[in-house]
Amino acid sequence: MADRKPTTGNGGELHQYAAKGTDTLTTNHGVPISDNQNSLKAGSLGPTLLEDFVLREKIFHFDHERIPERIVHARGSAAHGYFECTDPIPELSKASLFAEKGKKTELFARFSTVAGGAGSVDTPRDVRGFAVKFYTDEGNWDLVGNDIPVFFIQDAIKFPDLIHSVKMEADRGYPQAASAHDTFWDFVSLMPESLHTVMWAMSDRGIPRSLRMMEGFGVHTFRLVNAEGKSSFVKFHWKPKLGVQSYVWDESLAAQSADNDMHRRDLFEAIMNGDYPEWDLGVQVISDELAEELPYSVLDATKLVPEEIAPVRIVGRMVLDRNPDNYFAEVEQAAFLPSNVVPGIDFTNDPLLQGRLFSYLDTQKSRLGTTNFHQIPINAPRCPFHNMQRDGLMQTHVPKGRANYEPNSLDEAGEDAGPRATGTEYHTYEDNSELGNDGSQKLRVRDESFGDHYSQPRMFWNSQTDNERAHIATAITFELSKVELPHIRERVLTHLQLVSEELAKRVADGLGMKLPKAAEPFKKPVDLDPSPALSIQKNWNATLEGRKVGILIAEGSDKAEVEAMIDAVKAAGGTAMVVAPQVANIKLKGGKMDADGQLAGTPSVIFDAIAVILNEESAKKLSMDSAAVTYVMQAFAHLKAIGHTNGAHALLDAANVEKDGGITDLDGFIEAAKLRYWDREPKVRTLA
Ligand code: HDE
Repeated sequence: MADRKPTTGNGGELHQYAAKGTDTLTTNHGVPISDNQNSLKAGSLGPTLLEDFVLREKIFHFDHERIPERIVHARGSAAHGYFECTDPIPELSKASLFAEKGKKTELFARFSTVAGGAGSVDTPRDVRGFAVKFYTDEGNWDLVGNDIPVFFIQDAIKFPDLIHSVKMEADRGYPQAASAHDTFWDFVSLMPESLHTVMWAMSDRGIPRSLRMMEGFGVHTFRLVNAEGKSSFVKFHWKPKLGVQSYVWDESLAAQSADNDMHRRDLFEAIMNGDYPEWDLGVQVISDELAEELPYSVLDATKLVPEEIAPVRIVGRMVLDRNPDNYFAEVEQAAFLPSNVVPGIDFTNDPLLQGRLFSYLDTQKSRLGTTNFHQIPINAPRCPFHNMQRDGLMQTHVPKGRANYEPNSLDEAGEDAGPRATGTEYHTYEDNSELGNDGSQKLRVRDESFGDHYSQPRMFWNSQTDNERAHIATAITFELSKVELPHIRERVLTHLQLVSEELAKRVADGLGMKLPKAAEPFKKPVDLDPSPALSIQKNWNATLEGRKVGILIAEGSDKAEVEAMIDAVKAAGGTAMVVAPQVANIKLKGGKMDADGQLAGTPSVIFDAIAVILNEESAKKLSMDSAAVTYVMQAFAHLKAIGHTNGAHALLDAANVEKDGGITDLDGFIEAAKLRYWDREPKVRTLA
């Protein structure tokens, strides 16, 4: 817009007074404080005086430091960065961030688990939130997505039920951050539309290795609208530069005990080390003709459109290059709103999306306490914003003049008349299609085109490798083993059969149950072509970039070998961490060295591959140490490469390591470390 001047737009004027390092300590009202250690008392042993305004203010503020956590997605980690347009799409959208090659737009991205509270762990089996706020020069666009491209329910009216069922159970207050319990499986088994997302959540997608190694999806079908007013259906995709990688289940459990903050730390440290996480943003354009032809509705968020049918066109990249300065001010107070769109981006009638357009605005009032949450710096647009809205709790803007209504004619008297619509503003797309609002009747119904709940879960199953299928069957078996009411387990089996007889049988066998009669589908499922893009293993990124290698050493290890390994890992783009029984002054052949982590506190689960650089004597000694044996044993069980010196055999034997492609001498290690060894799996765990 012509009159838009760049500004921080964030009420930043107040911040010039914020504390800087060595400034004098003051009260919130600026009064210098003489003593921050002792309260004011009536005599040195007397009671504390009510008069102590320093104490009172400090305790008063502390008492109110918490705000309600998010009702869902409470646990999150975030970073600042930018979006760079690499392939402009003016023919699809007039959105300014997509207008020019090389154009950069500031952004803030927050990743989250869904079910757990703010203080829960990072690595439970769960969907992950993937929310990005683009501060465009025409207002904020929030793409509030997930790491799974489909959702559990089709209509927003079911969301409170879904979330109540997955959160800790109402009477007992547990389990925290887990779907393996009665109420979740009860709900989903009564809602077959949830099956597709359940399959994804039970697959390795539910246990990502790192926030940097997840795909992201806008989930709903959106519209892009070009300058001529032509609309195209699109789905948004984020593709991580490091490739998609997940844990195996017992690894993710072990990660939880090794480090509650596994993912948060990984993201923060990567950015701190200049290893900036990056994703490509792609749009999957679904032509009106394709939308017509598909055997399901593009407005149904429980369905995806395979990339093999509608390819993903990469239009730009997101780079996260700055950690938050303050977790509360930025991450906790960030308010993402799917209703934040900019000219060129519009909604569809997806009934899930439509409900979200209300919920996110509404929830901010309860979380942030004020309708003025948009003035909090992390939420404020970076372009000017002005209107006739006034006042309210925590108003920090000081609008001048009396033009707080519109229309007005104050300008005729030489006064500031305030802002006006100029014709370049956001125009809602006029949807006259059949998928649009025909406006003829008010109906509380579900469209018939939403009625096939099994074909896509079946396609998902058919698109996985044998190994990935085993993980899904094992995950469902595990979750149902935690379900105490047998009729719920049985009902799940009635639905699984419609996805795959084989899957249902494997789960039933794993539980020791008989297979019941299959459910009666509303629509008979059909066999869709498999979509290889849905498999993680088929698209494995063989790289050490962004991955971590643990190098186990002890007294007598060869220093030159250790240093050469550190260099080789770094050269391949990975991070090396030396682990030893002691952290300081380890006497190696060739000199002393310090370790980065002590063995007992640095289990191999935090690494993607391990190198064991030991001489015979220390390997023998460590083969009697359970931390060392577990270190190697877990790496083997988690299907990781293990590079080792000749001398390390005693420890490898104690850990029952059997030779395979991933067990190598130090020379072959860097190549081996880029892979996981799926063939090893039947040797190390029972799979359903
Ligand atoms: Fe959300 N969701 N959601 N959701 N959601 C929230 O908004 C809601 C849905 C998603 O990092 C809440 O500010 C409804 C789908 C993310 O701050 C709340 C429905 C998708 C985040 C809310 C859905 C999401 C949220 C809680 C069904 C993927 C975290 C706090 C109609 C496309 C954003 C908040 C952040 C957060 C409501 C379904 C993703 C209550 C009613 C589908 C990533 O407003």
